[in-house]
Amino acid sequence: MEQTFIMIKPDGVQRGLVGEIIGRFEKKGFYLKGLKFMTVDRAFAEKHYADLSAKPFFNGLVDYIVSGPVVVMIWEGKGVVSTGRKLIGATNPLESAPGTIRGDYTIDIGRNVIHGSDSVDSGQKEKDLWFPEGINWWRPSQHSWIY
Ligand code: RTP
Repeated sequence: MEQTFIMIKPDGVQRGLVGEIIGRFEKKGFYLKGLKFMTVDRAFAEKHYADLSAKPFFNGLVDYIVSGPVVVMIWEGKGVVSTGRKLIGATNPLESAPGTIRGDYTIDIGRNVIHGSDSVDSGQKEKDLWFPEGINWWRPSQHSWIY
């Protein structure tokens, strides 16, 4: 089953949006497979955003991610990567549709509350980076509709 990596960024945690964000993914029907709080150092944040290292906003982005605790999660379900990105909304919150997480809760691209993997492949890489210990959670198998 498809999985994605979701991070509630420091502003989302500080603003008390953790429950709201988890609720949106749960109510959509996705399955929470892994969840933890983390505070990361610059080297770790730089690794996560390595693809953006040449961007002019890279240092500010790293400053932002290391500025406080983040909540990191693995979510599972049909189409969770692309539909998760739809729930999140466009990168620039001024362009995110109302009803999306960024569209409803922020106006600043540098404080856009949440990250979601942009492909199945990057979801796997991000899962390996953030959950090197793996995720160890049972899945009820006798009722196929429950996930
Ligand atoms: P994310 O990786 O956080 O889910 O965001 P994304 O795919 O929607 O956007 P991406 O282009 O990968 O950018 C990663 C994060 O960098 C910050 N950003 N700042 N100041 C700027 O112009 C700018 N552009 C991007 C945002 O926090 C964005 O989510």
